[in-house]
Amino acid sequence: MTAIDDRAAAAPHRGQSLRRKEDPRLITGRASYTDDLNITGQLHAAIVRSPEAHAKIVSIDTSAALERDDVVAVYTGEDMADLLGPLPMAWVPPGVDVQNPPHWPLARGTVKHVGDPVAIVLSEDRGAAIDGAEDVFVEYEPLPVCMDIETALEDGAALTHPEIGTNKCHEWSLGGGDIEAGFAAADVIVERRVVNHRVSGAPIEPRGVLADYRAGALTLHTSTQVPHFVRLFAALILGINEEKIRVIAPEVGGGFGAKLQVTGEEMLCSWASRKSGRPVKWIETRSEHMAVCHHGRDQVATVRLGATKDGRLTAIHSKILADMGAYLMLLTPAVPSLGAFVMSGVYDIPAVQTDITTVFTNKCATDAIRGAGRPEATHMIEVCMDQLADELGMDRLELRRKNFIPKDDFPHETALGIVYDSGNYEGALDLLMEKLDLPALEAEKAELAAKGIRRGIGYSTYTEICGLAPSRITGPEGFGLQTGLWESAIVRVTVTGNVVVYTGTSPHGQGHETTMAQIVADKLGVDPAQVEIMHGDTGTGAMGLGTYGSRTTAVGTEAVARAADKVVEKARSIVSHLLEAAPEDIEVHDGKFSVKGSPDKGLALAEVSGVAHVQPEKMPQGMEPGLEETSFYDPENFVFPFGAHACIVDVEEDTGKVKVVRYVAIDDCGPAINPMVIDGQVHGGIAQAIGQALYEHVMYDDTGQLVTGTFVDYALPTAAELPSFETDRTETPSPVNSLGVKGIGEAGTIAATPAVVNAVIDALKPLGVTYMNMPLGPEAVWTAIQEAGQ
Ligand code: MCN
Repeated sequence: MTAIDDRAAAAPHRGQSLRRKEDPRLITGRASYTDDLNITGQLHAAIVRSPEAHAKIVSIDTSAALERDDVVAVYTGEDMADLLGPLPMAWVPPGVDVQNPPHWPLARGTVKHVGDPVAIVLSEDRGAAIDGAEDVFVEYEPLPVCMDIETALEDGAALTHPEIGTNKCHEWSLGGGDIEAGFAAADVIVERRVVNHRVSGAPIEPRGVLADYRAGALTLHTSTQVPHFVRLFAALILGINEEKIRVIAPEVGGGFGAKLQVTGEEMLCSWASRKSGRPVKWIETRSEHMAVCHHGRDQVATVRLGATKDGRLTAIHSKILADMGAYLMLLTPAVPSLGAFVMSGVYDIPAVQTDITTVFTNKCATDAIRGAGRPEATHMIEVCMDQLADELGMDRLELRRKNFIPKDDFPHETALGIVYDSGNYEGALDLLMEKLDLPALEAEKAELAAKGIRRGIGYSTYTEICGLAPSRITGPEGFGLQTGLWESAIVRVTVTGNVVVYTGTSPHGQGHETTMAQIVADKLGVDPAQVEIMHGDTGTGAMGLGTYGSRTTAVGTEAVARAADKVVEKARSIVSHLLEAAPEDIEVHDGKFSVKGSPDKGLALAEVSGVAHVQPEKMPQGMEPGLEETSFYDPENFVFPFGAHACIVDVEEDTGKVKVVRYVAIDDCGPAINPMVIDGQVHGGIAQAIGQALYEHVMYDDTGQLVTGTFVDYALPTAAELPSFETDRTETPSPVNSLGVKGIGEAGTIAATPAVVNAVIDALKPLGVTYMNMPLGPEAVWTAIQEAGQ
């Protein structure tokens, strides 16, 4: 047998493209989302929101709303004086001063952005609640607005929070190596202003909350990625014992980071349920989502990249201005910092420096949207690599290959002191080039140009930092998150031999019910159909920190695997006792715990569990009955997936319209658990990144009005705009966890924007266009072509 055959025999389900267990209920409409849930006696909530970007609240007249027969109650910020604190921001980096003006579920005294909530109206009927909200009359005294981060710190700029006397939120730097010496050693330095504009997570299901406070206990159904965080902060803000709060994430129709949040609406509905004595339900409209659910990105960076004339990188320096919006939410100021950890990308650069300044504006808060900081960092270095290659007169791929951290240099400590776990960047790029068939693509260029169509090819070679955990690095004394990041899992074998797994992670589209079941089934010798994965419910036992930062596989699934290993150990002890064989001679083979060399002699898991539950007297002396184990897992390091992507675009010279004609992605997230799930994750990520590169842009006008409040104005790409993605993988195991796995959930969004932008610039170079910032809509591209031609 080869090594791979061995693995297949020991783990028959791992590495297989099993169809997702969750899909039948999803595609037949049998799944229950928050809006599908109703509790007898519930009230519906509508939220009165500010039409002003910055204003003093002079008065709130609720009388007309309260006079309506169908309105049960109206509450304003003043009614909520009993809250124990404002909404949370969970990042306090040691030694860094972060301005964090209080952020209340209902505004107190002033509103700071369009959509800021001012009052909540409760009614028996959703439509009546919305009508009632229109009968709440708020008098505003408009105040000057701050809308532009690049002028926000100038003298005389309007202040978002006048009481703190500045628009600056915080400054934070991360550096390693001698940055001045690095640039002094460079023969060529490129400097570019790299804009990563504001985007929305735009999940299909907007947010929703159903809160039920009764008899001193709160049950909160919410469309969230982080039920345990919501429970913790609900306890702290509402003053309810944590054990009296159960947070349940029902089916969640996508999150993309937008639901990695502890929201004002969750606290508001919970509070309103306690106050009114009735369950309270709030379902966000699409327009509300666009205006008030946190946005992502919104950074302007000045990036300098230096190299010797033979193409050796000597230094990279990024100065980032990041828009926080009006308030800090759970991770708002931490997001840009995450990118700083991988600012040198896949390259061996001796000096690396990132300086971040964050700024308040009168816009909706920003926070983590798929990739959170890492798409921005990857974009910075990858567009600058192409610019540098041009300056050096060197092939773009040759420049990349020359500076890759070599595959025999892992684990690799970067200039920042970050240890990349494993990598084979040449391998990924080699496979990409094999798939790409460059000569054929190049051959079509001249023919297309004759028709006024410019073909471009863009590359992005990337790594990212994910598997968000090691508490020792991310926690209070390290990076400054106010909790360590780890995961726990419980694996329980039922009396009848089925398996129930409880995980603290909270999937919202990633397919964990399938992939976790594949891992557990292989370990316990059962079919994945016999393994149920329970998640998204703080009441079920396994505590965890949620699903984001492509952390579930490397942290949560590893915790599940470890709990399953403990179950296997106990089962082996029981079987060895029953069969009078040494425990080390018991193996899981063909669905049985059998004695090595005697595959017929053994017990299926159901038989072992039967003994453990029904006849515990047959177990080894002193062993506890039952077959259930728990594991808490806090990894030693992050994991660093990587890959090489290529985008091929055709640009119409006359219109500036960009068409993505091919997209080829090679990603490496360690040994695949389920290749089809991985492909799905990569497809979604690339679609999101192409959306950002070409179409999507959350825009405000100078007065602070949102001008992209619907899907008519905010252009999400559809299947019609996207090609069929071509994906493949290399598999380089991580030494960090026993499964060897890394994350893949954000890889597409992290890698793809620079591939698209580099492709467009490559296409337009013959016309004299040398550099452009996203989004590359037809008007921007057409204008660049005209300006270059003058
Ligand atoms: N996987 C695998 N083999 C590997 C590595 C991963 O089969 N070697 C599988 C995992 O088992 C899991 C999936 O790939 O089913 C993604 O795993 P991972 O990369 O660990 O990411 P998470 O599960 O933690 O998901 C988070 C990530 C993030 S941060 C965002 S944002 C995101 C995303 O996943 N939002 C999504 N993917 C999404 N997909 C959908 N459909 N909807 C979202 O909102």
